[in-house]
Amino acid sequence: MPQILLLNGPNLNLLGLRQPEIYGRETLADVVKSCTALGRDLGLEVVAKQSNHEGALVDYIHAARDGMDGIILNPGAYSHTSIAILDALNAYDGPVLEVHISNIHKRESFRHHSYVSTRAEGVIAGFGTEGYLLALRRMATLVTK
Ligand code: CA2
Repeated sequence: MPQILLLNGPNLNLLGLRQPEIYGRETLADVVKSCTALGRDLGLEVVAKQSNHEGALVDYIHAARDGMDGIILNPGAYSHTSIAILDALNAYDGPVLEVHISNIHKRESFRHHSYVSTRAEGVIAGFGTEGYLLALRRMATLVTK
């Protein structure tokens, strides 16, 4: 069964606990649970990780080179700053999908650019936590075609 890394960056461990008007009421545990269930239906194994640390995210992406068939990534604020995460993704061969819960283009201008988008096969923004499920459906197509 293809394995998909679901990787979330800084502060996303607070999902559902603060700022529900921007990020909704679902917790990260809820997101992981629904992605795991959908993954099972799609024939994908979802492996979920979260870190608040840039280097740890780089390490997870490096580790994905061995055995992960695709990466769904919400890099959080590192989307807008991290060349290190972009470099790590460029050293990874499989498909990468970028998810943002909020519509980053409707927010402050510093959120409009994402380094990760220059590497991602696709980007979802502004679909709330449902965006993770949409990305997973797309990932099923990408890894099985
Ligand atoms: O919309 C997204 O998914 C973001 O990646 C979320 C990041 C933000 O820096 C990006 O510009 C867009 C922030 C994640 C913060 O998550 C929280 C969730 C609940 C409460 C507080 C923070």
